[in-house]
Amino acid sequence: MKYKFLAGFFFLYTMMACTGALSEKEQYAGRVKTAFLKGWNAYKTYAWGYDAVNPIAQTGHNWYSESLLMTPVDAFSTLCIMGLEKEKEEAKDIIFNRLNFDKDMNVQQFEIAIRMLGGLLSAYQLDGDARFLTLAEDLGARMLPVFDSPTGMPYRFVNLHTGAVSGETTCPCEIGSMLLEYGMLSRLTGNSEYYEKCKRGIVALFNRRAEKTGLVGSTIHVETGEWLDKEAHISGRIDAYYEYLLKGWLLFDDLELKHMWEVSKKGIDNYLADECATGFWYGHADMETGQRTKTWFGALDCFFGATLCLDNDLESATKLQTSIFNMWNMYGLEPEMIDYTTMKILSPQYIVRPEAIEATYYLWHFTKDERYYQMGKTMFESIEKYCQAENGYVQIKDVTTMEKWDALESFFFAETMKYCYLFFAPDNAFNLDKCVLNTEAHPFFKQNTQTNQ
Ligand code: DMJ
Repeated sequence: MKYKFLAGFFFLYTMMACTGALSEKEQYAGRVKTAFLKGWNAYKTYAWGYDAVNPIAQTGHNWYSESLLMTPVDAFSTLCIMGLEKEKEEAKDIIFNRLNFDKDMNVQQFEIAIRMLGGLLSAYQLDGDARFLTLAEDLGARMLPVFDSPTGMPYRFVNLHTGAVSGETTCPCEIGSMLLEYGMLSRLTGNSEYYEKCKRGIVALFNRRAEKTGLVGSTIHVETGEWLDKEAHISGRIDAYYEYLLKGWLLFDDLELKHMWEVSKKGIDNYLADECATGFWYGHADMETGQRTKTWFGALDCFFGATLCLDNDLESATKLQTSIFNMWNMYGLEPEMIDYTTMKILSPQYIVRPEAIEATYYLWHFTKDERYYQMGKTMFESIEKYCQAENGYVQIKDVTTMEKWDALESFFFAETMKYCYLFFAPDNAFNLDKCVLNTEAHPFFKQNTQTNQ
């Protein structure tokens, strides 16, 4: 009966689309949902119960010796925003029946925090089922030992069963980019320990910034606090550390974070921002001297466009967006890394990362400028054209050849498809002004409203 109804709905939808009764926005919203569902059905058919799907080989894979159900957990907030009720029930069924964190596995705290802890907490706020919060609390408690280092900066890995920690050499991103998750856990459970321990690590890192530039480097030892690589940038390994200083201030009204963000932003403006013949970019520099070390910019760096929008620096965001879109259009999909002075590719893959689309969406949301809506359409069409396989969506090995790479990261569901959808979603589906998105695009609400309106 239910399937007859759904078949009727899709028939009606197709008829309306064909006869032009649907607006362009509605048609695109439908197409993004169809793309999401194609990926979801690939996961369901070939990889149900695994962390992620390999659609071409028609199989799945796990990150560790056992699955943590990364795809269903990471996908859940998008299922809510897209209003996919049947798939939400499927995801809840597998999560509540099979997800168990009592596993003798050393996991990477940062990745598990942003995807799993973040996914569970936002699922709780969006859906209201208290079992999400119970799982989140269990996971958070198991990861808490990472913060017990001599400096307070977290170790990289933790054993979910024993609590043993490892990974003394780490980066700012893996120190600071989980404050939103632990902070929400504190807020929702009433246990302030999570926020306090995580923030202590961030302050320890910030206090080791370079005096002249205000910037942090790329690699640091969590026990000695010694810098092992002093290259400053906004690329991978540092990126979301800066993002979380700003978002932490916005979500928790923490004025200390505001100050830390402002000091950092000044350093980024003074030493990393780079205007050259090819446009406006952010490069790499020595954290002590501010001297340029590399003129590299990549797919991950694009997150900064969204951060600039939240900081109300629309002038920089607009200039950066022109560069981002040029990088995207060089081959029809962005490469992982370029040298922006020559526009030569340094890493040719596109792993269906969301950051360029995220920056475009924020700019569109904050300016309402039609140009950014059109860019959003272009980016979605590129993914449709190049990343679509017969049985799902996959990564691209090289954007100059568009050769496919048989893997699909869970952030395709959490982020890439979510940002694509938000360009076209009905007004009542989501309100960015009411929440802060974590770095995996899971919405966190200031009030525990359990609604995204
Ligand atoms: C995601 O897991 C997160 O956005 C993270 O901050 C960076 N890398 C991926 C997406 O590219």
